[in-house]
Amino acid sequence: MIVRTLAGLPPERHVSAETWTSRRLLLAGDRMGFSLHDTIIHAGTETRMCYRNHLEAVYCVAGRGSIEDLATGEVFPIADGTVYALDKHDEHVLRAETELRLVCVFNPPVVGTEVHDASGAYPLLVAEGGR
Ligand code: 9YT
Repeated sequence: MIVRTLAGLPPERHVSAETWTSRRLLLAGDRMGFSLHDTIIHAGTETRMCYRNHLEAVYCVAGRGSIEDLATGEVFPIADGTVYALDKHDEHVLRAETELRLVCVFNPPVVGTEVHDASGAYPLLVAEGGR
């Protein structure tokens, strides 16, 4: 069994980019088949992403913003209690009106060292020891 707390996560499990900070609660090395992140999106920012190598589900637990589906132009509000699932590796823009707190699940799991490339994707990395 794995039991962890956000407060107890080591520094290498805190990953930051210009518009967000991600606390990696579960990573590929934990061998769960998915990774689980508690992510803060900074207020007033917009982030364009397209996870072509991953499926991602995102559950908002605090804050207010929106997500735009760049394939259709549709814009959906995001607030506490909203989930979105990028089931088609959808290209999207996430806008944070206030700070957003998001619980994110990635399949396949993120290894932990990925950074977004120019297209907003993470590379497909495999944890040491496989899987
Ligand atoms: C919502 C989203 O995809 N934000 C970018 C960071 C990512 N969720 C992560 O690595 O936690």
